[in-house]
Amino acid sequence: MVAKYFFVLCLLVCIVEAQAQYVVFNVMNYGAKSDGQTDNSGAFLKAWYDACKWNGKSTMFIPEGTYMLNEVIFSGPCRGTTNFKLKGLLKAPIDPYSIKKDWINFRYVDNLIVGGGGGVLDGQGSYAWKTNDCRTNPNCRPLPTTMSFDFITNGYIHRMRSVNSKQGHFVMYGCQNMILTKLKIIAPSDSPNTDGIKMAKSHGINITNVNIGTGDDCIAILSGTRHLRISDVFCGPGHGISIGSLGKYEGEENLSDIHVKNCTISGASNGVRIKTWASQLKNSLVASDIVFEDIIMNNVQNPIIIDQRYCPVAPCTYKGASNVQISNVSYKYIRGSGNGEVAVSINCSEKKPCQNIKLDNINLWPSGGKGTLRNECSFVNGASYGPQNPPSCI
Ligand SMILES: *[C@@H]1O[C@H](CO)[C@@H](O)[C@H](O)[C@H]1NC(C)=O
Ligand SMILES: *[C@@H]1O[C@H](CO)[C@@H](O)[C@H](O)[C@H]1NC(C)=O
Ligand SMILES: *[C@@H]1O[C@H](CO)[C@@H](O)[C@H](O)[C@H]1NC(C)=O
Ligand SMILES: *[C@@H]1O[C@H](CO)[C@@H](O)[C@H](O)[C@H]1NC(C)=O
Ligand SMILES: CC(=O)N[C@H]1CO[C@H](CO)[C@@H](O)[C@@H]1O
Repeated sequence: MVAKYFFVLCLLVCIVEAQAQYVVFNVMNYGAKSDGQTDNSGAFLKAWYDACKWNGKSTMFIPEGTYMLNEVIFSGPCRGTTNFKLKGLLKAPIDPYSIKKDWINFRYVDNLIVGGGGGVLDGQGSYAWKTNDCRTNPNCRPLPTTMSFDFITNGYIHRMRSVNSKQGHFVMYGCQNMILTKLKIIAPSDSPNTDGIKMAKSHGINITNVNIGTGDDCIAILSGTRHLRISDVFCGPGHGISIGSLGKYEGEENLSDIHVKNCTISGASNGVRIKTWASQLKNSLVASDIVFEDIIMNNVQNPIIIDQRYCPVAPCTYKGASNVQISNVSYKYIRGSGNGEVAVSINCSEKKPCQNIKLDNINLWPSGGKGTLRNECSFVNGASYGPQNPPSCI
């Protein structure tokens, strides 16, 4: 009687368990070759097609091995939850111009899981950086992103490594409700434009437990980002965690509700930065409700910076004050060392002075330990709270 009861229970549990399982579409069954030479884009796209149309939970699985992969677009909508499980190493073609836009693109998918197996994306960028560096080559072109997400909703991007992207590593556009976690992002500090994670027009993105060392912004937060949470990110080398640049193009959207917490920035050119162009756009843009909290700076050139005359490449012909309004920005419990002369540089627009900027418990000292740093502010309204080293300029 008892045995029978347990048998029935097991039967129920087992059925429920089986339904929770993901049906696996292994790329090897679609003719993939892990010899590091053969282009696997055809095999991967066929596996994606079957995984995507599966009415339930499905996994497109890439086992261990090295796979050469040309440009691929994994497009939805899919019927269930689709898991792109990467254990292997994917290699991009060396020639950047063989890729039209991005190397690996996911678009229009709801309930997407990517990564999970500790696999690696190798963008093989070094040839592209040398031949297409805009600092030296006037004919430079935009280069492919390693992995991009367009219009993804409910995404979980995790346990994966991206090395040597040609341009950005991970880029999101028009996405909603995404978690990015347990990622490692690596490129040399002098590799041009290799942003770690970049987003625009995306809402509800959470980035946590990510380690980024790259040649451009660790995280770049562009036009139209809202409800962003960043925590436990280690950044450096790189250009820091940046909001912007903003105010260069018509049609940009406001940014709001951005919280960056519990991060360490090490050996980077900037810590936490907001940058806007000094050009007069017709539409006025607002960046507001921004919190930087519990950030450790370690030998950072510009630990806290707002620059409303952003212009990275000369000649910078000044075209009038920035039309971007920056409001309600708090810097709380920011401590550590800087290797420039200035700890806090808040240089706002004379036309739209920054409003309600708060400096709360700031302690920044020179990397060598000797002397002091200074702060500079222009066109800033706000207040400071708690101890301030160097003395607050607000
Ligand atoms: C992101 O984090 C916030 C705050 O911790 C949480 O409320 C929200 O549900 C998270 N979003 C996702 C997509 O998990
Ligand atoms: C940005 O916000 C301001 C103030 O809320 C609003 O007037 C403006 O239209 C918004 N701009 C855009 C591009 O949405
Ligand atoms: C800034 O915060 C104040 C007080 O919370 C609020 O009234 C105001 O609307 C906020 N400004 C923007 C641009 O969000
Ligand atoms: C700050 O702004 C002033 C103009 O208001 C400009 O002359 C100065 O060079 C700026 N400083 C920095 C560090 O950008
Ligand atoms: C990246 C970073 O600074 N993470 C820190 C978050 O807070 C915990 C607890 O204080 C630290 O151990 C982490 O190093």
